[in-house]
Amino acid sequence: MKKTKSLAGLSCAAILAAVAVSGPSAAADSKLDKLKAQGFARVVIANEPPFTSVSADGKVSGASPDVAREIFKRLGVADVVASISEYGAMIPGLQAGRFDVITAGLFMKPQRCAAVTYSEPMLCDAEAFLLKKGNPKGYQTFADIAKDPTGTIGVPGGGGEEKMALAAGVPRERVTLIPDGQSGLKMLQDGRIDVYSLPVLSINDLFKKASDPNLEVVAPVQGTQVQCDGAAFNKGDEALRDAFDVELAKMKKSGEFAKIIEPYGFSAAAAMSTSREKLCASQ
Ligand code: 6CS
Repeated sequence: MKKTKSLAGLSCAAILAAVAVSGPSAAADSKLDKLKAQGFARVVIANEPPFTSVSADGKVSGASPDVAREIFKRLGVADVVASISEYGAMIPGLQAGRFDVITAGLFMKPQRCAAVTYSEPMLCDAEAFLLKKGNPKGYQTFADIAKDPTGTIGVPGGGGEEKMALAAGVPRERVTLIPDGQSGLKMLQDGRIDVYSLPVLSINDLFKKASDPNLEVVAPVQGTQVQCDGAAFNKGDEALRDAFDVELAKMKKSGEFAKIIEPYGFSAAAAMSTSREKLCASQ
């Protein structure tokens, strides 16, 4: 059996040299080795189709996990295992070591870019409102809801739409945090909120499945930008992120990236037309 070397008795210089060998890059590479040995990467998702989805039999799909699964396979990590979380808990969970990577459509914003290590862009989308047919209150922007003293909006907790509603001046008491699409739909149908806001493809997916003639989609929400996500790794896992990015770039170049995301309604060209650097710098 290989005898492990003890550091006992070594001079300070020798100990420093030994430790230096397992410096940041070696530690970060060992993260990929750990995932290979583990046989899977622990991803976190929100179960918000078409970004992410978990079927009744537990199968994980959606554009983001499907891209991540393919890339990890190319890196020698056999599969991904998903946990479901609301957006606001994803970064703290990643930092606490509960997940290896966020693959949930967590759009890049300066504050998030400071807290995690994003890959290059993957999924881009604009914002939408789901509301009563005929848009009786004439909502086109988050500010319209703020200006209406009776206006109420449902948004995902810790998600971008929550921030946009509050930033537009909707008082906290008129912003309802919604745990998932079905709950948002029900609250809208029951008249407990006037608007449910998610990215366009998520709202369109919900609207199509609901097939409720009393509902209507407003998309894009005026005054909002197209945003893009990336896979979000922990600070310190830059080597793993870089390895992920090498495979992502190859798949973008070969057309395999488009083959995975475009059937879900996403545009590969949109992701390839921007960069992490640009997205992390923009508001
Ligand atoms: O990144 C976000 O905050 C938003 N991303 C998605 C895919 N859905 C809602 C969420 O607010």
